[in-house]
Amino acid sequence: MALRDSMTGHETKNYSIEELVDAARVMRGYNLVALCAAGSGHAGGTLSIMDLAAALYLHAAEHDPANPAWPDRDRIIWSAGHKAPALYVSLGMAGFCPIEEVVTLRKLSSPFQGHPHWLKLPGVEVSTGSLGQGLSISVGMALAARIDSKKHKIFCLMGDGEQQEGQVWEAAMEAGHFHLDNIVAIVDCNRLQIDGWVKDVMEVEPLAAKYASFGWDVLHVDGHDMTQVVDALDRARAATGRPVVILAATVKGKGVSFMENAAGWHGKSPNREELAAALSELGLTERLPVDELLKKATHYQEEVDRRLEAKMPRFSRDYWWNAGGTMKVKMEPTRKGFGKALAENGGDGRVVCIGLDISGSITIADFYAGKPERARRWISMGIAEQSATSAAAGLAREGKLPVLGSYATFSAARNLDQVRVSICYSKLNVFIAGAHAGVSVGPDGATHQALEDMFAMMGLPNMVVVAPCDAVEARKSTQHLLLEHTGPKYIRFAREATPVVTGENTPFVFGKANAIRLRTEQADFAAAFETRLAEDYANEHEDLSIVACGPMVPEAMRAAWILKREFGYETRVLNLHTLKPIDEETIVRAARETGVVITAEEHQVGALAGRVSSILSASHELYGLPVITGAIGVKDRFGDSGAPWELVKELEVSAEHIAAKAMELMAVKKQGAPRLAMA
Ligand SMILES: Cc1ncc(C[n+]2csc(CCOP(=O)(O)OP(=O)(O)O)c2C)c(N)n1
Repeated sequence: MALRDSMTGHETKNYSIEELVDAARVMRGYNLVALCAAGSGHAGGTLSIMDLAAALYLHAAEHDPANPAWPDRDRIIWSAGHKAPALYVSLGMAGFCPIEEVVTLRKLSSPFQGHPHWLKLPGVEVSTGSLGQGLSISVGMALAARIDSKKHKIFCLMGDGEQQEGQVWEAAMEAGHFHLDNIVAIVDCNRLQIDGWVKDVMEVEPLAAKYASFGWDVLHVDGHDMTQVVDALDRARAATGRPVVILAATVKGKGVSFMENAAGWHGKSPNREELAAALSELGLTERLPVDELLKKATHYQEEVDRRLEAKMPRFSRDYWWNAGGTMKVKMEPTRKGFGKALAENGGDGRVVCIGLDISGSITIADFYAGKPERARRWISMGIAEQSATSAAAGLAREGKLPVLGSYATFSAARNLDQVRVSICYSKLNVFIAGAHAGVSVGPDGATHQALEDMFAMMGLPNMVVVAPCDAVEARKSTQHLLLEHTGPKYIRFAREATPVVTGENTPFVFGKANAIRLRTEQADFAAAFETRLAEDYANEHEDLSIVACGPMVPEAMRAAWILKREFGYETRVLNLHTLKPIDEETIVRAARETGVVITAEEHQVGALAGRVSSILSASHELYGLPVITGAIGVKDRFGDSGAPWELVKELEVSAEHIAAKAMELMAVKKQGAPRLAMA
């Protein structure tokens, strides 16, 4: 067993136990350097799984780095996609790719995405990142191997928190039912997840009894004892008749004293000093070319910067956020407004908040922070979005006001059928938070970037949808939805700090758009604009309108500034914080009064654009009038790893892109638009 030449079948390298131990140590080092260069990522879980990964890639699995698509190779499925850097250094150490290249981890267009993407890196079998899916993929691969009478094995790596996903148990049942003895599951039992100890967040033990009851053979190992790990993998490989699960007792952060058993190191990367301390503990200070590696990462980043700048629309000066001496703006993450409103309004005894193991960063934990009297109304459900969604429906049916939130990809997509049937069809009073939506999770990559959630949520009968434009509006809209709106409700907000463009006195009326007009350039960006409830706003015969929601509202405002400064155009910006019910009258009026309507959404283009188009095309007020339309949004592609503001440029959802589109449409308007032209 081991690395093979797929042409001759010969073993190309046979690692001794000592060599495997040493390889795992070096892999830990490269992993930490890559995390440091990335400035984000998961230190704890990559360190806990590293000995298992080394044994698997360098000893147990039969594969050929020179021929990653060898049909007879063993498959290794990284269900725990957030541990991707451990996968990458394993591939590097085995020879699938140069290990030093892993320092481009999490950077734009890198093959080393925040979560593994098989289309970007040979040796990665499938794309993962949404927990709980890998074992089902393994079942499919195992069944395919059986149909084709192939002898290879499918190894599937999972976390212990991940065992909370119901899909894992559907797959476990299937593997048992079909006696899939070509599957070897490995669970990295480090006992921690994001919100704390697994036993406190949502107990998964006894895992051995659970797997055994589904017809699996169970092996226990110390996941840091290489002899035990190698022995277990060899035994599992030889098993016949039943699938095998290896339950590996591990330590999160293993090998670096200050990271060991610390929940805080789950989704954190070391800074330069912490890296130096960690490498010293691992005895790698002299062994890894750290400066060279970090320089490599810097060069890659410089190339990214150059490429992005080259593709941006150009104007006579730089209008980027806070780039000049005037029009300065304060930045704050919209998520903070959500947490603040829960803290302020959570005293209502009906409010119940549901944690899905990402409670701190999405700010839902602010509901109970420092308020022990609310502890009874805080319910941790673990990484189990689907069941939690239906449980929220049950709470609502009993008169509670349940709030549940996660990354929007998991709270408004993973659980879509539960939202549809348990909540919307039943018209129950459940508040769903789609956190970290749009490109704002940046380096985590495409799996975590919700760019489709508005389609689904806006398409569901009985659901209302709000996408606040900043932290202040997030607070106001959360408060409204929580206590004043009864029924299914969805709020979409971002992770990254974005411009604060509203204040306490800015109108916020659910279902009613605001009209925003640039008056005069000022020291303070927000102060340069006047905002009114759109229905109170009198026509100023502007040249064009931009209809925006969420973080695209500040971008639309900045576009209005560019258009005025560069070309003298006056723009009516409409903040459509409420996407459902949508303010149809204001949209139609903008089309009638300005003749040019551009939609702007940080989402696959169409959720807003399609809705606005259908309103315009159905309006009898516009019959016979020329309306020129354009749409800014993500153009039918997945996101990528990269800094959030880089992704705004890469996915072409910046003010500069809106302004460029406006120029294109204004040229049509000036020529005298053909009747009912659509741009
Ligand atoms: C479906 C889904 N829900 C939530 C997340 C966010 N998330 C990433 S890692 C993680 C915790 C995983 O815990 P565990 O499986 O124990 O891994 P480890 O602690 O070893 O890193 C969560 C909740 C996700 N990636 N996928």
